[in-house]
Amino acid sequence: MKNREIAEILSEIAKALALSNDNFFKIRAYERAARAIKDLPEDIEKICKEGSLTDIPGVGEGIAKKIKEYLETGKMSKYEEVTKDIPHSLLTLLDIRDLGSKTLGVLHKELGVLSLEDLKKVIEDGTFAKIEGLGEKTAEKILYNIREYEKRMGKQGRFLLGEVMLTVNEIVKKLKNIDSVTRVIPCGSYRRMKETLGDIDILVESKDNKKVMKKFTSFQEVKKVLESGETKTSVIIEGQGIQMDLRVVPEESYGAALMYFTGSKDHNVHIRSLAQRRGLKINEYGVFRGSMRIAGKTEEEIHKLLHLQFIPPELREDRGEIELAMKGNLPQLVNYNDIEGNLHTHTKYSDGENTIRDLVLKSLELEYSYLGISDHSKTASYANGLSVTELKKQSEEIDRLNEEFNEFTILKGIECDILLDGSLDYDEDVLSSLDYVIGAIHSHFKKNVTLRMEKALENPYLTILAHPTGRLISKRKGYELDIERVMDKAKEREKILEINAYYDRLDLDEHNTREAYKRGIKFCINTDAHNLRMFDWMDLGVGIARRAWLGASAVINTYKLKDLLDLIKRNG
Ligand code: DGT
Ligand code: CA
Ligand code: CA
Repeated sequence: MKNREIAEILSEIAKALALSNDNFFKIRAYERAARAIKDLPEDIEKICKEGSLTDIPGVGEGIAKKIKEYLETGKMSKYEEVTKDIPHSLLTLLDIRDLGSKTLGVLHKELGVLSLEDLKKVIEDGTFAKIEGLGEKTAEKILYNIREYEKRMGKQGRFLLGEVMLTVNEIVKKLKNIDSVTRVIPCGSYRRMKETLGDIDILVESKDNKKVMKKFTSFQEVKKVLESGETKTSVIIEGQGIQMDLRVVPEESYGAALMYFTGSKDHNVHIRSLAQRRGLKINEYGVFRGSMRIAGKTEEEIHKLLHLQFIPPELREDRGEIELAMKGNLPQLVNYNDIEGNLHTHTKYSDGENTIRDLVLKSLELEYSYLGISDHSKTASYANGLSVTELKKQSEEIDRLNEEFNEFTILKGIECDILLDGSLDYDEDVLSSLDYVIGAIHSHFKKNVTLRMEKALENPYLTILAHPTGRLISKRKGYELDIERVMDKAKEREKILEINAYYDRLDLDEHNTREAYKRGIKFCINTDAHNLRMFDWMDLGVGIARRAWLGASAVINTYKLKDLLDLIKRNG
């Protein structure tokens, strides 16, 4: 898929335009289109051929034409034109936080800054701070952000799970279509649902290794073949640039290979010593007594042979799961299809792309039984937050839709800003008219975040605390926050913590989720959907919950409507 490539080019055009002080709206248009295309689940080339590019939100006629040109010729003349006089190293500096195009333009013009090295130099020799409007404090802040940026770039080794999921699905589908192939499954950290991946490991069952390898290396998603042998081929994937290792095994080793390549390594080492104690040898080919293979076809038979309860992949980290499986005491984990509804969603009333009805239809498609609407609150002007009047209008629309769709329920919620003093963004009579309130910090990230959250959690109207740490994986560290205190307060007041399932948030992460769970806190897994596609991130949140050992009873949006209402009425 060329989606990422095109998103990248459009984003670079936006940066180049910003550096040349071009029209603000034009810049925003390119940024919007880039974001939409980056998140697009379908192949953009397919949309171009079979549908219309302008159906993609944010893509107008002009940009559509440019994308078409790129798909047809491999070039985009607009890109060439706007980046002609701007070195690429300068454009990438716009990825450093708080370094805007205006400042960078000035640094370029006055100090000749062209690259990261130049930038560091002018900060260190003090000339940066002398520029009007910048000063020591800004210099310090930018230097800190540069370090963060470098760390991020250094971590290029790891990729976000959500970022590669669609590509993996595409490739798995194609592999399944090869004649001799009977089974295909991604293993490794991908199967364990880790939030970041070093590489992708795919296991294929087939009798015709040569054919599979030949077909695989010719897929259009494959950018470069690193090595290709009889049983293993490694390639680099187009777009993301992540490595994919493909292994082909026969039926009798499939289960053993699946277990081995699912890992984790620590888990495997522990399993192997367990087998040894039983006089067995286990490897990726099977389980052996002496030279005799006694199991290997399925993971289930291997677990049985080792007297282990089946261990779900998300638990295989050697964090005590093997000991519990030996005693048959593994926790019953929340399942991907236990989810009954999405409670953190945005509509056109604030900054979402869809109507309430659209979200209902999408929910029905996912076989959910309820939906919670939670647009932004009035102070959130950056996100078109709702005035009291607009909220009332929305409430009336929800009443009408609830009459229209029986057997399905739309709940009235809000994503309510937690203000600087820790109060919520509407009066009590407004808050009490809602089914539930999601509190979130959206501004003043550096000011008393812990105290404000504690105060919000003490508010009887607050039901759920949204994205509690504010982190963006490998982009933003999150608020300066004493998460333990927030957890304690949530427990004391019986409030729900959100697991925000959006792929670069995943907030809470698995570790904080586990900690909070141990304290007896309950969770809501939300996608924070601003469009229909974002509903599909739910599985990532469930993955976090499973990796944190959560059962369904700890996840309130697995409850049937009545139980959910009982709970939220009691709590907020
Ligand atoms: P990643 O790719 O860094 O996100 O993490 P994994 O877990 O996918 O690791 P990877 O791709 O290096 O290897 C895939 C699986 O193969 C790993 O989870 C366990 C297994 N494996 C790899 N190396 C070893 C090893 O030296 N010993 C054992 N027992 N298993 C290994
Ligand atoms: Ca891997
Ligand atoms: Ca690997």
